[in-house]
Amino acid sequence: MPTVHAIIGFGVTGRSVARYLLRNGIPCVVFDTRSPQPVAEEFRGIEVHWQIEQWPEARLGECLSDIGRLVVSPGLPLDLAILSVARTLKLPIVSDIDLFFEATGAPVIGVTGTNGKSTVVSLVGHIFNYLGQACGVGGNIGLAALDLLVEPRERYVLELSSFQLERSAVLPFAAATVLNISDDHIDHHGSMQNYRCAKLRIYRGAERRIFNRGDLMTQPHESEQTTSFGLDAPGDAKSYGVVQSKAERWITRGDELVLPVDQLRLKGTHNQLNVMAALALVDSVLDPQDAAPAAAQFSSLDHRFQFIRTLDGVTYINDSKATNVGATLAALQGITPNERTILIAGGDAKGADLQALAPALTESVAGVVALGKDAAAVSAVAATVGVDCVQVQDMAEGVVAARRMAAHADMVLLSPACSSLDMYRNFAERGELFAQAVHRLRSESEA
Ligand code: UMA
Ligand code: ADP
Repeated sequence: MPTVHAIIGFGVTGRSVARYLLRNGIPCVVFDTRSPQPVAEEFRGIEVHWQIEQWPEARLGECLSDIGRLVVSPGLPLDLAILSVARTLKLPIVSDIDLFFEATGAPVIGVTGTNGKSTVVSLVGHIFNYLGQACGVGGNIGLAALDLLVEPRERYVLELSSFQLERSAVLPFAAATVLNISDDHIDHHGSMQNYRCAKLRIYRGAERRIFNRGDLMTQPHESEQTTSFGLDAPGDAKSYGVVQSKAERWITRGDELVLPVDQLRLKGTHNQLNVMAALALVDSVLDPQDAAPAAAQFSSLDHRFQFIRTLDGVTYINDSKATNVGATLAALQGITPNERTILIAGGDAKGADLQALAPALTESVAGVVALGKDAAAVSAVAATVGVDCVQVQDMAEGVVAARRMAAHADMVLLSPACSSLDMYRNFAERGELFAQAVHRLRSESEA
């Protein structure tokens, strides 16, 4: 008899788990805390229980009596009553990523970090596919890991969030990296230390461990099979770094010149780090000299420092994916010092201290437009460094206000340092509304 699985949470992950179990003829039952929602035809025949937070423990225990193990979604808190009951019953609780590794013997690269995950997994996938090695790209980036297996590939690269890592067992990655660690998701993890511990779990079963030597929080506890990347010269033959050679700055592996920085379509020093991480992740399979041309022609994903338009001398940039302070600092640090920027920021800061933005505001920001749940906190930071700030109700109003403030500026940058979920479905909706509002602006010459 196959083990009956309980799927906890019926979002993108839960549905991918249900599809996987259905494909393999494994019986399952779904539990979700939310109000009843329509269930797609493909899941007909699966029992779905809604609003389980309102159930007494006895009823939860009864429902779990014939269950063999639980697969828990990443967005759910781990102190949910159904999980406590399962622990009492000594039932194993696993993640969709655990099931993914059970289901495939193909090599898998794992990428985590506070920022740059989606860029790096997309870049790694692009490098492999460019060189004719079919690579599936999924995980936290959006296509749930188990859905990748519908069309099997030679290899996979997965983006992993701290939530996925904290609820997964030891994962046998062919190579794994923690790109960087800065303040994020503290509302869920409780402290930076817990957040870091969740991230470092990615290294435990990895064959190769790649860390950022400029951010020692990313350094693995394990000392074997480690390689680093950083913006300084590499200290050993396997590590990546940046060096000046004649008139050009080059990405190097050890002292081997690999790729001139100027050839990269991805801009900013944070993206040089992303490129080095990607090259290091693939280099047990691909020679960096072969991977470099593919890396050079990769350009930025939507909503990551994405150019929208230039109007009356002002460039509008959509960096809606900057959902934490570290990402906004990377955007501001990438701006040349004499460029004057109007920053649109705010949303849900997820418990982070926005004061860390202050030095970068002083350096390059001429005005701030604040919106969302933590607009007042954004305003307060601007006030501490004497930068003008206006608070607005929505993105359309924000873009008009930014344009007014930008009369003598070079750039309007949406880089919120906060999550979008207090006002929008996701960062993409926020970025699209920004772009639409920017396209509605009329040139002064047309007025
Ligand atoms: N929820 C309930 N009750 C339930 C189930 C879910 O209230 O029973 C709520 C959760 O609290 C959460 C939301 O629904 O607010 C989604 O939770 P989920 O676990 O069902 O999430 P999925 O839809 O499966 O999407 C998850 C990732 N989301 C989260 O971890 C919150 C997606 O990353 C990921 O693309 C997807 O799995 C496939 O792997 C999104 C994300 O925001 C992009 N990730 C966070 C981030 O990047 O910062 C971690
Ligand atoms: P993630 O998937 O980790 O959210 P993305 O590649 O989607 O990462 O980028 C999210 C935000 O972080 C964008 O604003 C982007 O410009 C910024 N960013 C990308 N790489 C880095 C990095 N290495 N360090 C800091 N910020 C980065």
